[in-house]
Amino acid sequence: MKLDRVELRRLRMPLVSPFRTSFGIETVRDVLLVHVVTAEAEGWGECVADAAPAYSSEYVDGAVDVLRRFLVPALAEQDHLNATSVAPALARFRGHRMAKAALETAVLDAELRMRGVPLSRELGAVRDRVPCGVSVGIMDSVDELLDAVGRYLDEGYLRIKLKIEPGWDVEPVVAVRKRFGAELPLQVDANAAYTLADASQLAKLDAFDLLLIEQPLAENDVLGHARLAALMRTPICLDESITSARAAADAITLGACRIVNIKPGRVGGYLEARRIHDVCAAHGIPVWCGGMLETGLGRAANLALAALPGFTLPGDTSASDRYYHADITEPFVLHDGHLEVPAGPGIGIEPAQDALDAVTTSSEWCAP
Ligand code: OSB
Ligand code: MG
Repeated sequence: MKLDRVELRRLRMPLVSPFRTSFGIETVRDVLLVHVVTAEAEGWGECVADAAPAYSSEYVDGAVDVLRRFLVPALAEQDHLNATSVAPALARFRGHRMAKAALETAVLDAELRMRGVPLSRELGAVRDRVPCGVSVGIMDSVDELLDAVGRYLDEGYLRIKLKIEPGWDVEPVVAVRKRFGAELPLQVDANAAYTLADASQLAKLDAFDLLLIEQPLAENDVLGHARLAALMRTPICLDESITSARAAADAITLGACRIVNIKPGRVGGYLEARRIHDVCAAHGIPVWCGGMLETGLGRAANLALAALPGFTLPGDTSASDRYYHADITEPFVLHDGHLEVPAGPGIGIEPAQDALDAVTTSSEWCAP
């Protein structure tokens, strides 16, 4: 394939309710879609960068800039473009994994559509539907949290993840266990809000039989996570720290995590995400698929990944209506706590033109 044109499309997608984490409150997602056009096929990729560099150092305007000025021009030089040639062609540019992931995913989608192969099959999926959990933000009160968790359980979600931060950790966990019982699959996510000095507070969570605690310490504090692991029983799962298969191998070897959250956007794309899956499987480390409040486009691709054999825990791949009143694709609907893995070629789903146009704030074509 050869790139003909690349569209960078920005969307404004209001969330159904504000999503509060230890790093901020999100009410609207500023979505960047990368849309590649080749002579043979078109493809789409969703960039998971937020408007602000708070979850990670990447942010949407930065992603647009690096795509426009460096990444798209570097691919445009390639006469035999395919998904596996994207990362090597972009390797001379440091970092910017979220921007790279969006571009690689769009190329992969186009290539697989051309070949008539679904992403799930290409990646090695072994399931046609995946069990789903839901990530529940920090709330103003415990009562409000219990209402939200109760609604999600009524909808069928199979696992609950509570966002925590200093001052909102043991209390919400106690309340959720008390109301919904000891059997509820429950985990927490701190988004790097603690330090090793908080170890005794975090160890109080050991009494509640959590599946895991996600990213308690800073992104670059892998050694700190290994030390914390020696001070608490609850398994540590890393999210922000796992930026590559090498980072995963290092963290596992150091004893910094017993579980890994894989987010393709955070690690540079689905091909690196699969390598992380493989590294974890080789070490007997369970993985699950995280999310970044994706639209149906990003969700479709995440479901393909979540269908791989090592994904043995429910992911944050929730239904469309957990995020948006109007998604840009056919909505993903929960059935018995599961979402179906798209079966069509590529990511298996396309944006609905009217729905897409209704939320588009800008579109720019980079002609290589
Ligand atoms: O840390 O997993 C996270 C959302 C945005 C940024 C970071 C995270 C999250 C979530 C929600 O927890 C996952 C989702 O439902 O998409
Ligand atoms: Mg997380």
